[in-house]
Amino acid sequence: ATFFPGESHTFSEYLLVPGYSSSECVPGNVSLATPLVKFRRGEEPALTLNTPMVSAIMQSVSGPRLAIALAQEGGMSFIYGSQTAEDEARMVREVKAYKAGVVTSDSNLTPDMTLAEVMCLKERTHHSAMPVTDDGGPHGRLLGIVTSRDYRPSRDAADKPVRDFMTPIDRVVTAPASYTLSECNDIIWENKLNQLPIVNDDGTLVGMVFRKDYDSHKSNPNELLDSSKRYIVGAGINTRDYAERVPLLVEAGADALCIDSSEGFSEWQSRTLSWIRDNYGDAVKVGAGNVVDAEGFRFLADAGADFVKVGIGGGSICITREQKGIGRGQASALIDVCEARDRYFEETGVYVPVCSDGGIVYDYHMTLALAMGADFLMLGRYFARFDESPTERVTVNGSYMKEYWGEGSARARNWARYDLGGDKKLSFVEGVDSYVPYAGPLRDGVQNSLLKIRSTMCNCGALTLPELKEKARLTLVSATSLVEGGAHDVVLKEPNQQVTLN
Ligand code: MZP
Repeated sequence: ATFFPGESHTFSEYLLVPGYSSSECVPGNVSLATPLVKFRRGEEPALTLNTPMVSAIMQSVSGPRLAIALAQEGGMSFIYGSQTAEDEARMVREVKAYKAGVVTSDSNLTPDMTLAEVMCLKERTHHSAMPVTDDGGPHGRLLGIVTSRDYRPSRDAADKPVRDFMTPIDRVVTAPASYTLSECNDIIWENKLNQLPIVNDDGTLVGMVFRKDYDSHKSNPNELLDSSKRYIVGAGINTRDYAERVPLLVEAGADALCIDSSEGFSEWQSRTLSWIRDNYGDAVKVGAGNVVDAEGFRFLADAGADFVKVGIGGGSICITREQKGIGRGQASALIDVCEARDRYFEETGVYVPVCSDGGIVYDYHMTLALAMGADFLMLGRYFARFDESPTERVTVNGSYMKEYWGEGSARARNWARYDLGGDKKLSFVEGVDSYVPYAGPLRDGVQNSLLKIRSTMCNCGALTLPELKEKARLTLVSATSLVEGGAHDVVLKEPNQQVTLN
């Protein structure tokens, strides 16, 4: 056997030691731009992120709604692959069809709701019109709309269902998702509308354009072109059905793909990468993983991966280490792989970005991972907590929680992520089904985390991520100094204060 020297460490065992920061070093001057895919020395990467965060390829994390919200913050989602290729492609199309300036509402109506319930929702949304969808969700099939005329408070029939007073779809003017905002605006003015629902080909709702939010008289032509931009979105694939799945995702407009597997140092991954290169050349961007050491990185970089994902067994919902005894502390794995990436760049002139996947618990772990060399981070638990994740918000012991389950759990049944070929499917789980504390809208959470990252970078004297990698000074901490790091030797007035750290 080969024994790796030293112990394998994780993020909580490290701290950053501040460096000199000049008066220029203020959070507002920090850029978090980072490459998503490989590029040659002196060239620009084909895809970059303004925020070094991507959301995990998981049923309980990356649906279209979260993908749109994260893209708006400069990051990117990878839509989960543990569903049919057609459904995954539909989700990708939904993100690509979304237009800035189009309002999506999480308080759509179902035809069964009563007028009284509608009035309560109206209090919250302040919109003059609300879409009625078959499932009440923001992306359900549009059945009609209810305008403020219909639900004015003077109406007495409080228990009348929405279907009795909505304007049915055959009498509603809608616009297809392929229209630009200026085309939508023309329809609004020609038809003297206050709002215009935008729908996909299959009748599902994209969102509503409201005249009050989007008034051509207040917009200049450039603004119209800014607002027609499409958001970037990625999609997970597996090493089984790529020949059927990849074409559908590419056609749907996925900007990048990623092989989703618990163990990436395998022939299956190189076969998948070769198939993509043979069929699409370099036009389709695809990441691979996960690996935890230099050898694994080298294998995937040579096999043609556009980025390499690092992490085995560190995910919050993951029990792989307990079940199979494989993995490595996330910090040690990341440091090793990032050194391998830098050596590869020196030797070949090709920079293959590294994604640190899983195990981020506190916001400062993100800064540590970036300082250790990660180009961007993949997060599951972090994003599952927000309004936009696809899971239910529930009340557990008086607190709001969101559901969060692993892809290797009995609930997700994503065996393609774990199987090792052959006909026999795995028969044990590697993940759990859980709750995470609800954390409100994604925008607020992400902006708060980014502010902390920017501030810490200033403490290290770094205004860009490459500068952080170069200048960061890291130290291991002893178990005793971990205690020193939290509030200690005081009696907390509110004992739960430490829970709100992240
Ligand atoms: P975290 O951000 O919740 O700590 O970790 C998310 C990562 O855990 C995912 O991106 C994926 O790599 C990994 N994951 C997803 N499901 C499982 C599982 O069921 C898992 N074991 O380990």
